[in-house]
Amino acid sequence: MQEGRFDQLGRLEDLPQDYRDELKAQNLVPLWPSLRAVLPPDVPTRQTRATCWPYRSLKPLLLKAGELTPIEKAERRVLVLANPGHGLEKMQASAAMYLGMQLLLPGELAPAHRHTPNAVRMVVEGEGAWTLVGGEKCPMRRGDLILTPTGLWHEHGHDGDGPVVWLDVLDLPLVYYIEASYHLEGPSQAARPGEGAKAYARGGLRPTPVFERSDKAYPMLRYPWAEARAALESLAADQPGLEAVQLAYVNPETGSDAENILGFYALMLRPGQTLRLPARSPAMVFHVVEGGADAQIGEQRFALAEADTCCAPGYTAVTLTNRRADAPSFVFIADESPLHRKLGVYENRG
Ligand code: 1HN
Repeated sequence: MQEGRFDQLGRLEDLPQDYRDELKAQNLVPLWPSLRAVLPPDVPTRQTRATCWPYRSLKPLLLKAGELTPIEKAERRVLVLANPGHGLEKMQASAAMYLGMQLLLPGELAPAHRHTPNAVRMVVEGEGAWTLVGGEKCPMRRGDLILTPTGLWHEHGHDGDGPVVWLDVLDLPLVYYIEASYHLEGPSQAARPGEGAKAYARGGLRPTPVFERSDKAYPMLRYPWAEARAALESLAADQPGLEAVQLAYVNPETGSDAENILGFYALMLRPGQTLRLPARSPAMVFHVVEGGADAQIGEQRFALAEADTCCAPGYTAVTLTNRRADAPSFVFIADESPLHRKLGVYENRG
């Protein structure tokens, strides 16, 4: 009598060698020895490991890269925050997310290019740098989020007098995996007047289409930290009972995610607050903009100081605790939820 369920599937070694050789010669593979590996029970296998990159120990190495490698030899001077679970050489933080800390020194110019992966920059420290994206000159101040969506020309410059560091977040691992990653080089761009940060400066108000509506797919490229912080403070004050004081960075014309593949959020932890985030399918990245937070990710616990970055695999509950009892802390979050939602694999397991 046949059972309804098969506990032990056949192994490759169970098959005669001559049969295996014949399969191989015809580029054929039996599924059953690998079926459980690609389709594990209940929870996916994740290469992504909870990993923390403290800024205090990373910064001297980044500044050293500034001495060792001129910008002309790097194009982009970046130390990649690589997840050991994927293998460092893969340069990925999670299945779909790439993270890097980029250094630009006074007077340097990172030349114009465009590429298929989407990027954002989260400014970590320093004054005087700018990035020119699709003709819009975006000043880079600490905590600012600046988009570099797919296909837009971008270059970075620095008119100040100290090092500037920012966190790059790209969907490069995914775009590379689907064999769609490439770049083009181009001439330096001319800056035109106008910036989304001013045109869309107040929530709920957008430029009205009396003549024609903006046809720009990405009308807002720079999200100033001063605005995000003020919006969080205002939300927290307006809703004292609200547990997750969190805002999503969105396209102000459509209200949907700022970019297509990765999602970006600003979170305020109230003084002393502990916030339990449910286990959801997308991996997440946390970067402390102001203050400090303890992050419990599965069995791992990290004490995150200002400018520290960590990542959490998907399907894992995360608990964040504000390390400050007397002041709020502010965390920038990146995740893979737009991708998971579009693919129809998004899950919240509570
Ligand atoms: C890139 O274009 C930048 O423009 C930074 O600053 C990091 C990592 C991989 C691929 C392209 C940039 C990048 C990148």
